[in-house]
Amino acid sequence: MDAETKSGSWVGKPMRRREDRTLITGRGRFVDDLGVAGVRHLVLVRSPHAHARIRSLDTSAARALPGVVAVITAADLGPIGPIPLMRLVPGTVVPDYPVLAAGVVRAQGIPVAAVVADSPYAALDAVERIVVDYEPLDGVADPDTALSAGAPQAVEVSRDNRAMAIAWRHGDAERAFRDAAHRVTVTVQQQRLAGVPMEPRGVLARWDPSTDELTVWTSTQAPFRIRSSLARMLGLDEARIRVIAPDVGGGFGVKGGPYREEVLVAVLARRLGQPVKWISTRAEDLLTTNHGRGGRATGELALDAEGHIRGLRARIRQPLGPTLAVTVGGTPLNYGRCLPGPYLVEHVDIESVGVFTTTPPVGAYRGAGRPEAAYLIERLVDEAARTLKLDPAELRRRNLIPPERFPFKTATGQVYDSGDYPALFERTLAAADYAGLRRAQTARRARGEIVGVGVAAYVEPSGLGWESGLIRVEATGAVLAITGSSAHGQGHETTFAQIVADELGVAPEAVTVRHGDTHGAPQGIGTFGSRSTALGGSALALAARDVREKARRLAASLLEAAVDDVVTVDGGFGVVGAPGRTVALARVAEFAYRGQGLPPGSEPGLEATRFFSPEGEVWSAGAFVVAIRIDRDTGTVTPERIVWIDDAGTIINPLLADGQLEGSLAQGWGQAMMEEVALDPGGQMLSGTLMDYAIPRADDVPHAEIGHAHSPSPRNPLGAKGIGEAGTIGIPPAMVSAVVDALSPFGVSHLDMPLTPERIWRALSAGR
Ligand code: MCN
Repeated sequence: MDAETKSGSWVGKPMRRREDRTLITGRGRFVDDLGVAGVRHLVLVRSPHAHARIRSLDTSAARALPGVVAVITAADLGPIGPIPLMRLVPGTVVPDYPVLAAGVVRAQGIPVAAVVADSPYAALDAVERIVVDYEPLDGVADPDTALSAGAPQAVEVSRDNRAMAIAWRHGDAERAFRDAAHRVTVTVQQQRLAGVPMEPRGVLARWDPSTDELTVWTSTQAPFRIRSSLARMLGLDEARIRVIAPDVGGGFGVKGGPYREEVLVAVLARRLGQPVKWISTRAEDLLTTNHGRGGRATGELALDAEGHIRGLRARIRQPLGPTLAVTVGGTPLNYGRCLPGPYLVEHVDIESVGVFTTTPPVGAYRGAGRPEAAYLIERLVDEAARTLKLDPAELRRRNLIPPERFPFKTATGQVYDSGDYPALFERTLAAADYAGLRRAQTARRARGEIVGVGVAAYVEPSGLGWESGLIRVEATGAVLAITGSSAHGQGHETTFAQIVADELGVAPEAVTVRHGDTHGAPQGIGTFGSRSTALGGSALALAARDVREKARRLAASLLEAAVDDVVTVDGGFGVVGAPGRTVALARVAEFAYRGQGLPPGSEPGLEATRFFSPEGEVWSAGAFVVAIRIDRDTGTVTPERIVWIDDAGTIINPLLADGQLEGSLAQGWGQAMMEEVALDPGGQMLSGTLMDYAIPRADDVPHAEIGHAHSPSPRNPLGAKGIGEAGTIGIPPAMVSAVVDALSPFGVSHLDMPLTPERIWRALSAGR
């Protein structure tokens, strides 16, 4: 760990998470831990079919059971406004998003009826008494099949199953390919993944008839979006809805929402006048929470004789399911726009298509298109190296964007803010002793070992949009920071306290950080896309600066000094050149709220709110070298070294930043090595439990030798970039690069993930 950072006294310190005392002593409060008097329990009847017509639905036996409060079908529900959709891709075809399905179900797991009962057991009993007669219909899971003529139609509004299409065309790709000395093509399949947060989704809602106010506790990453969505869908006053994300046991992008259950629980709590709760089972979570990845893409590179990339073409097909999650466009969009990666590419012709399928929905999952883009370009670069008989590191070296070209605008129109990709790459090679690994590989191969070295480089855009921050120094001098972002494992309470402490000249312990509650907070966005530090942290820093400026003016009045002579000192303000003349922040706050004797033009109070919206995203970057060996008899891969350098600009808390790298590495490792949501051709789930869906356990995740580079971003006052998704982006291509390298003597030039022993053993056997 060599994370060195900027000069502030708290920013850059590896402080332990203040959140952890509560969480690791079992005192965390997740949705299911919350006690609300008189709460009722919601259980849903879900379609067992991927695509079926509902012939009949009989709820009479369920209604008669003791303890049942209500049984609701689509007809009982009445009109509910559409689930809001961010129109990230113009021209998106928007299908119905029925909260409860009527007529036709278009994915397994879609609810067709809801039971509310005194206890979860009574509700489950009633669910079993509901009789649904389905007529199964042909379904379609594969995006290429869905786009082909005669495929089953997944939604009513699209005959060809096309949901959205977006293209990036720049320069003259056709000519680049025509004139190229070399052309390579690779088709890659991203397996479907499930996010598998430790806490499955859950919602609790209470309607207060005396005030007409709705309170919703939900396991979400974006409480403000849930609030505005509920207001719009249910026709309620947004100011009378309070959404709280209590402790959230992981989100990984899939807890963006709103989901059907959040809407249903709110509707039913209001209608019944009783609190209603829904807690997902693990099986429901695997089936109904947005999946990630799943796309297929064909990419082509045109290169000159020296191995310089001249052109890039790609056709991306992203399955989406039969409904569109709010941020669904993000994945096909990121997949295309990020494709040039860290390389100089002048001519591009890229098209990304989102496809309706009769499958569980696909939405944002840690990386959301960034891992897919990095994977495709890295596979192409490896394939180019193989074709040109160049070392894969050398081919990358010839194409990395040089530092003097920053800010750099890519052929897909993205503007990279800062970075030194060649230096970062060379440092990674040196740290791994890349040349030594290659020499050892030659010697070991001669002895009959199957060994490989993989290389990957990546970019990670983050910090899209804006975020809010409020700083209030209370009358006693206590410091409150409220952020619009919404932590669910990232440690914002710790990180943000460090940022505010530096700005105000107080200790981090003196700063209380609140998040995840819309009540009393400025409008905010939430936590996803590794945006919180760059945006939320910056909003708080700017608000703290405003507060400090006002406090300094008030301090000048108390110190009877000129404002220009007053400076921040530990815990308060002092006068330049007069060491004894200081005033504590608490005294300034007391003065601010007393409201009398303030300098002319000053208002009482000591608080500020800022909405930080930078000119563009921040672009983190990184590189991997991995060395592996493969067991000839079983196909098992053993990682021998993983060397990784990441550049996320200014690091606020090196301990937490490394935690993010390790966590994202674990998830990327899961994709590379073992995870896969298996569906049958019609969209039926074949891996519906954690017995079938393999996620890495702690002892599966390898050790990585992690280092940092620091190219501060000019786009925010902290110089910070995002780090939360890095491992999911970088490790999959690095591992596939290493395994394919190991298997190249057996005629293997590409393998899709997951790199299971069976898949590798088959490739070995075929090539023997
Ligand atoms: N950090 C830092 N300096 C930086 C950047 C980050 O010190 N320059 C540290 C901070 O401690 C910050 C954390 O890293 O709190 C993550 O910061 P950032 O990269 O800004 O990402 P976000 O806080 O916006 O978190 C989102 C990101 C994403 S997109 C997913 S998905 C994800 C992830 O974070 N899901 C997580 N990390 C997760 N960690 C946990 N425990 N659980 C999840 O669901």
